[in-house]
Amino acid sequence: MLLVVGTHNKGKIQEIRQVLGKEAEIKSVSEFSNEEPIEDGNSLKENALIKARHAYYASHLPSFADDSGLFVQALNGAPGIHSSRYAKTDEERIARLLKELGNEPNKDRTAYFGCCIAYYDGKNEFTVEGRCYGTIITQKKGHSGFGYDPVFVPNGFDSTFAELGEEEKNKISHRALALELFKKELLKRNLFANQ
Ligand code: ITT
Repeated sequence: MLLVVGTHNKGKIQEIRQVLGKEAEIKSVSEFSNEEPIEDGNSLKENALIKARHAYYASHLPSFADDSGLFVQALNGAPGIHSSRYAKTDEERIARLLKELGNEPNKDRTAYFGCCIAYYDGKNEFTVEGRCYGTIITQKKGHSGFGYDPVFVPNGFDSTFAELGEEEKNKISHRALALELFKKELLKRNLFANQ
């Protein structure tokens, strides 16, 4: 099956290919259009649908998109749906997050990553969501992954996502969970057989 993914984020595409690569050939929407959709939804779900529909209208092929973000308890859920707009680069985003959280021992540093995947093929449309709970540490650790991975320690582990590496992250992450649900939904709706 050929699926178009509506993202320009290389880190996401790599993880998606690792989890879905056996079942589907994944093409990036970049191969069809350089236009960026306006992500003006109020939730991960709304933004994922905007990106999935945009990918479908650019490619006219079955498409999906991932909208994700980091929701931090002490920051009332920020950066949340604005995670990529929090600052210009991964480095600056992490610096801002650590500054906002400060070093006070009593601050609640618990957080979760949320990932919503939306599918659209011109006829069928659905969404699924995965979450991964953990804690934000005070200093970056590790070099793999992308985004906020160097400061996020998932529950039940002593290492950050960036230290765990792609294979381990892909067993437990918000994206891996959402992708497993996505696969199940494609099977249930008989969409793998659609092409
Ligand atoms: P697209 O819209 O093109 O998919 P994006 O990076 O702008 O790319 P989002 O709007 O979904 O994607 O923003 C998600 C941001 O949340 C992302 O840029 C990271 O900063 C952060 N994020 C999401 N998943 C993450 C993960 O697995 N590890 C670390 N940070 C993550």
